[in-house]
Amino acid sequence: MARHLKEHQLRIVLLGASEVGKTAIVKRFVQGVFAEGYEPTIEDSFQKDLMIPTVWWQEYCADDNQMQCKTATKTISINLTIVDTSGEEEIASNLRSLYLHNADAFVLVYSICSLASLKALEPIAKEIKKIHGDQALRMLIVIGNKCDGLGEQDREVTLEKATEWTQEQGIAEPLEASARSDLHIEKIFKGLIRQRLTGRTPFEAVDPNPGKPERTKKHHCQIA
Ligand SMILES: Nc1nc2c(ncn2[C@@H]2O[C@H](COP(=O)(O)OP(=O)(O)OP(=O)(O)O)[C@@H](O)[C@H]2O)c(=O)[nH]1
Ligand SMILES: [Mg+2]
Repeated sequence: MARHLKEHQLRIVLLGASEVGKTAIVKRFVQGVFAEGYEPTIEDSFQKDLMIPTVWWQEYCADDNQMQCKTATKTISINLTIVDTSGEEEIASNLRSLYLHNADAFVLVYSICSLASLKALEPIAKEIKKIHGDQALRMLIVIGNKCDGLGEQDREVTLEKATEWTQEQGIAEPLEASARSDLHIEKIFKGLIRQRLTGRTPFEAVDPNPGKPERTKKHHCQIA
């Protein structure tokens, strides 16, 4: 049974092969640090509160024959539980089913230096789709870590290749990031929250002047 989504509380699980940088991503996001060394994870859990500005109310009204858009915004507080898992195949395969059932959203991490690490995401993405059905598409994002000077020297996966793969899987396109140089780390989590709560693709820009005005009043959470 899939987990019931509690309002403003998300349990996010990071999955992916060993040494792709899952721990480095979480530590960069939660603690703001990057450590060079490598210590294999068994399992770790982190808490973080985030304030997210949202457009929660929009109304289009005709005024002097002109359509005008009135919006009201509010900031919501989201409590994240972030679970950092082991990429070690034996541990991962034993615990995977538990992780996959017991989460609201997933960050699937590969390293741009390892094609094998991208391929390793395939069974995970398939299982998430099997367990969560239509919801799966708004529950996961794919991150290509190590997109920095050091990682670039050993790049094995182009963004095009990873994008092609996500298209084959029918999931949102990947984002390249670097825990080391703090590239796109906050965007990973904000994008995932946005996708999870609104169903919108994780990294699209919010259009401040939506094109087609409607006369209806909308109440929805739209993360800016
Ligand atoms: N160049 C570069 N190296 C990174 C980056 N993130 C992590 N690393 C290095 O990659 C190695 C593995 O990082 P971890 O974060 O421990 O990898 P992991 O995916 O948590 O590995 P497991 O816990 O075994 O599953 C370490 O030596 C890190 O210093 C990054 O963004 N860029
Ligand atoms: Mg780790």
